[in-house]
Amino acid sequence: MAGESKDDCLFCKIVEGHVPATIVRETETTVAFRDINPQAPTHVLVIPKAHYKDAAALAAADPALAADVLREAQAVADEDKLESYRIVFNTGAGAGQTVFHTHAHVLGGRGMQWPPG
Ligand code: IU
Repeated sequence: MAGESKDDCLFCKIVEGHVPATIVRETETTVAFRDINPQAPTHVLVIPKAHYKDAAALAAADPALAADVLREAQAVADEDKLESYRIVFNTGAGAGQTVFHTHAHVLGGRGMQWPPG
């Protein structure tokens, strides 16, 4: 069933408290935690508690939950007082996705280039 927790999913284990993470925000439906390999002064991952493999699967199955993730990404930016920031959903291995549980990267606190690598 879509949205079901996956036994082998690292981010599901973070949601369940079985793998440690520096959690900065939590709601009924989402968790936000600091990336273990930060690429900017602020680098927080916002995830839905329910398991979806990527942003496309989440948006198709539960648009309200996708909106929760975006709202929380904004809340992270507000908390860290970021004037400019980037929200990234790497979708698919070719785009750099390595963990297949939907996550929004919230990156800020330094200047950024476009296009990204
Ligand atoms: P990606 O978009 O799937 O490449 O992002 C996965 C991110 O998860 C990446 O930035 C990792 O540093 C991060 N991460 C983490 O924060 N904690 C972990 O235990 C693992 C990966 I594994």
